[in-house]
Amino acid sequence: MNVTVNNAKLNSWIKEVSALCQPEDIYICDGSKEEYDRLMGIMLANGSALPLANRPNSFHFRSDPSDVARVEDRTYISTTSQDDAGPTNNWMTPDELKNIMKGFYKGCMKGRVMYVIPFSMGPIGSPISKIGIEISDSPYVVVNMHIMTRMSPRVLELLGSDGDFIPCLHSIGAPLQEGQKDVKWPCAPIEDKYISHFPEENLIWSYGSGYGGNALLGKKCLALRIASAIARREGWMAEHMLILRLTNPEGKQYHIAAAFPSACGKTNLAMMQPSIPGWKCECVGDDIAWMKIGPDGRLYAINPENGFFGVAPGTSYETNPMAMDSIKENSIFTNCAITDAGEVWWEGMDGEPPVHAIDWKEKDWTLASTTDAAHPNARFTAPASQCPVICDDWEKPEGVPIDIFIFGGRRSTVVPLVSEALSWDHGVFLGSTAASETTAANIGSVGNLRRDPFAMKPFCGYNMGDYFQHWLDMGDKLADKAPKMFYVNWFRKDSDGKFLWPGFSDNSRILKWMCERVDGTAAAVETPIGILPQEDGLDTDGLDLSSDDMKELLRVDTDAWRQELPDIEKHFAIFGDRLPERLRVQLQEFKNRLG
Ligand code: GTP
Ligand code: SPV
Ligand code: MN
Repeated sequence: MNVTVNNAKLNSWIKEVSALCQPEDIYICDGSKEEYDRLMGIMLANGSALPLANRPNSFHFRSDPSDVARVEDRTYISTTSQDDAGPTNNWMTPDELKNIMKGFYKGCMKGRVMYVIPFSMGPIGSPISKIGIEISDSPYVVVNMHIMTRMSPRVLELLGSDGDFIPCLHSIGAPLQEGQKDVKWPCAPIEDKYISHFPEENLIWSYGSGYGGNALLGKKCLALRIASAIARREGWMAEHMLILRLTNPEGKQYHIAAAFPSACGKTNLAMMQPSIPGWKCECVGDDIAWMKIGPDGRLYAINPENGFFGVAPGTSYETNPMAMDSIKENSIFTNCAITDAGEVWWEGMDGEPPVHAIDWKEKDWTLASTTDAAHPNARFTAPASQCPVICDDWEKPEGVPIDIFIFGGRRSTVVPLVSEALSWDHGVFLGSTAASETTAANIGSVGNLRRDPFAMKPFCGYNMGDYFQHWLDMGDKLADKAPKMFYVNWFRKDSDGKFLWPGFSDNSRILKWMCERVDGTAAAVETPIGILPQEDGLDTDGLDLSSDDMKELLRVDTDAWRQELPDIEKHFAIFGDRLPERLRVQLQEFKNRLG
């Protein structure tokens, strides 16, 4: 071990884990640039990292083809009673799950270094922040955690001898026997992967995967699954939401938090550059929001992360210039294609596609290829501080006051471009019934419609019926200071399968309408599904969109909505008596309005 650890709980945990996992060595990380460079040097030497030609200090990795995204089927919320995990989570008792996993953990770090990663979610030392310690046998995880979290010896100092932290145990599940040659991306087969959470003791155990949210345990595991359970107990919120600041031409600021499912547009909206003159958008966070009621009774949000782990395909100067500028240097890329010029490429990047590249599976790719050059869930890891429109207040410990909540998803049909909730309870009804077509962010089928309440189905660390009640309770506490709630869908398609709405920077037009609704200046019409803009109610100046398309985007198809009812009822039924009565009332009122 390279340094001595003073914290008693950490010391005994390190001893316990090393006895179980039997690593070759133990290394306490300090988050320094020297450490980052040294680990990257090791990975360059063994061929798992590839330097990029035109991006200083940036590297590309290719994962094993079986380890390319989160594994929801292998993700567990382990509580004593199954009712506390609820019907949307995989469950086992802690004893049962720990027994299975201990079997896998035994000797799993043989031939590898066990890295101890002290990190803070939220600014180090801030009262809202949480300290985690990840133990991992993956140097790729260490360098990603350098970017995604605040990793520093100050975290250990802050812990002192008796401070508490959230233990996050991670192994890729690929021990090396004497003389065995390592592969570029070691991991365990899918059926041996476990992403486990023990919310009753704030504990995370992950085994078998090295990718994203399965392995960078500060993100989905700590900041969402464990934090959501803590937040409910303590009366705050941990949500799968971007946070942005919008400033109107008169200089008035609005803060917006938006929950869209994975790969449904959070990073893009978070740093969107408005196409309407005079409006300004700044990014506070692109994936997770922790929100508490402030002294003035309003809801304040912080971004607990330190970087972006963003979807690469579709990212371009055309769609998301601020992301493109964020990844010019000091960034990690995973599962992209590499051009003959030694640069990353992915589907949807600006300019002409390369004539030849090496694809994410390390095979030759040409324009004639019928497969994707980059994996659809290829990702970049970049420091948030490199975003040109990162908000000055993004690290403010007290957070920013939220005016607007947006829910949404990817729906090629039925759901209009935007609607406003009729009330807080109606907003919770919209969030709790949100549905979206599945994406490549999870291993499983893509394009299937599923209910993903508040974009939290994969991330809620307790019974989702109780989670709905928590939203209702928060609304009661916030009362007249509660944010206004909206529902959006950027993804409605025409009969040819083309997106009707241009999206990206033009989404500012929708945000503008929301701000005007907050100020009480925008006209609107009430429909059975909520409040919609009038046909000419959106700012469409300079927008090349036919009035037929606009009509279709705002069309409320009551027949189609009636056809949704059985599925909403089925969805609510799974919660049994944990479904809040007030949502039953909302469903009944919705039916009545549809007639
Ligand atoms: P996670 O990181 O998985 O939580 O995803 P995310 O919600 O941050 O999604 P992201 O912004 O990365 O977008 C995912 C994909 O949707 C990308 O390929 C984007 O180009 C595309 N996308 C984002 N916003 C829009 C939009 O307004 N319109 C259209 N058509 N596509 C969009
Ligand atoms: C998501 O899937 O919502 C992500 C990517 O943000 S991951 O960190 O892998 O969960
Ligand atoms: Mn996400």
